[in-house]
Amino acid sequence: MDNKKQVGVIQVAFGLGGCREGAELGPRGIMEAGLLTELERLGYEATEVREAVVPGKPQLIESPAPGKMKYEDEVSRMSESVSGEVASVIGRGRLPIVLGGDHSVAIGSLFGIAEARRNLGVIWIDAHSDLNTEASSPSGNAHGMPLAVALGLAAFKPQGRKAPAIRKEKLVLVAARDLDPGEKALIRAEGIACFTMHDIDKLGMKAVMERALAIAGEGTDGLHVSLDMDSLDPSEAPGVGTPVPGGLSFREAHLAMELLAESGKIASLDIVEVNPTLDREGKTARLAVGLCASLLGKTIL
Ligand code: HAR
Ligand code: MN
Ligand code: MN
Ligand code: MN
Repeated sequence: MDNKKQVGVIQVAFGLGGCREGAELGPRGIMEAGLLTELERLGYEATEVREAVVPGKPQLIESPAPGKMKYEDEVSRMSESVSGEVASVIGRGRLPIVLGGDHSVAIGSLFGIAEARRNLGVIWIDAHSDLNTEASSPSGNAHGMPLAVALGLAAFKPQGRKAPAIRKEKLVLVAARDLDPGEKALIRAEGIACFTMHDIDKLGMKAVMERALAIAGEGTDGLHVSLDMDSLDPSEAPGVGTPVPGGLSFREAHLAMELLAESGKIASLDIVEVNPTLDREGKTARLAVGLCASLLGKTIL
């Protein structure tokens, strides 16, 4: 991590990639839960706060059409803005923190980061694998596709950006427990590292993170962590659009962040899928802030 300790927060108030309204309120929820105060406590100075330009809901509500990404134009415009903001934050020597929004915002962050780091390691902490292509997606929702887009496997390509943005050999999925048939086939065929909840139960989070770091952290020039709050158990993080039972405990998630921080390799971060309209008095947003702090070096003692 930069020893200057400066970050740039990029708010992406976009929810059209998901299946329910409210994720677009995520950035505000996370800010109101005290992100900036927490960053200041950790010694991060003069945090820059930026806002990506995101299109609002169009008049015409798109319903799923086979083989098509819903709200493709809106996703395209959003990701262009996010990529630009992320690249400019990195260009000024700061660590970008992208606040979603649904997980389609990671299309923007991954392609923006890739401009600076062609050899990126990615740790994707999520109940889902977000590896659907337009052809395999059961929903047409863009938030189920960001990794397929970043790997260059989807039909959708961000304008003016070089795909792929990331390499499958340097991608690790953690906390997966709800995979679609096409995603399972892809993970096997491409040999993508996937530590499911079953693996975490069996090996423990410490061993899983050590293995994840050995895959994504070695021989790369920085690690991107994409934290989908639905990776946590719904009892801890109720405010997400697609909750899946059997998720990470509070401590498992913090331990993962603490071990990533100890690696010293974190270069960028997304926090996504916080939906304040489904949250319980800001519980999920506060947890998101706490996990961000652990990833950026907060320790118990
Ligand atoms: N796999 C399903 C789909 O593609 C569910 C999408 C995932 N939801 C998310 N992303 N929150 O992780 O439609
Ligand atoms: Mn996701
Ligand atoms: Mn998810
Ligand atoms: Mn599913």
